[in-house]
Amino acid sequence: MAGNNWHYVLKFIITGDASVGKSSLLVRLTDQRFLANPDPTLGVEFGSKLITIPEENKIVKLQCWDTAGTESFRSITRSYYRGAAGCLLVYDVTSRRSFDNLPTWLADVREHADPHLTCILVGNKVDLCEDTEGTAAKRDRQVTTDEGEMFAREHNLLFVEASAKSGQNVEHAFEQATRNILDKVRRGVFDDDRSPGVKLSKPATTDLALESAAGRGTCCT
Ligand SMILES: Nc1nc2c(ncn2[C@@H]2O[C@H](COP(=O)(O)OP(=O)(O)OP(=O)(O)O)[C@@H](O)[C@H]2O)c(=O)[nH]1
Ligand SMILES: [Mg+2]
Repeated sequence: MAGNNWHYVLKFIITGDASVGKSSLLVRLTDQRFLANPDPTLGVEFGSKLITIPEENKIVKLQCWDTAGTESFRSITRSYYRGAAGCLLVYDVTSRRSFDNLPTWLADVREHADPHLTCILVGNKVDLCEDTEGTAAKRDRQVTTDEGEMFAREHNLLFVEASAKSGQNVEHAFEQATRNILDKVRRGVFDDDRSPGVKLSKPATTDLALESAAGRGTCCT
């Protein structure tokens, strides 16, 4: 980006079972919309977004790699974990199976990503559990909030329940992870030279006005 208008660039990966809503969360973040019938991700997709962290007086560019949950793409998607500063580990609160598979995803992340990476566990699709009057499509929740919280605590993850459909907590999830990463940067945990997922820039302007720069593309199918 010419005349950098950000203070940091952070690399994020989004991972978890197929169909849990990883791509939908990214589209919600970058485009503020919801796709009812998105195509399954083939390999990896990319999206970026500028966010502000007002209390830190920082503009942060999130570079997000959205990976396919399908097993056959695992060896490709793993190669994108390297150097990531943040990870959204996603499950579907209406799918017990997607929750039970979390340890496998987490093991992969721990093995292939930066050991200092900040990981936030996201229980997606909470809109499906809400008892909205007149909604015929209410589905039963299969994973309680307590279970999600407990898993997160046991594995040292941040935690949030969200909905890509309603937008609930989506930006908040990325912001929470970003705050945690910036805190690590401040404490010297991430080194600008050794951690490729964290890049520091001197912005051309100190004005914190947020430009609506969001982009999305497909890569590496
Ligand atoms: N009700 C509801 N449906 C959702 C939500 N997020 C995603 N979906 C739906 O779930 C299905 C799968 O969503 P995707 O975003 O493609 O899931 P994914 O995790 O990217 O799947 P892969 O790319 O195959 O790994 C789609 O039909 C979405 O419309 C949500 O928050 N609420
Ligand atoms: Mg996808």
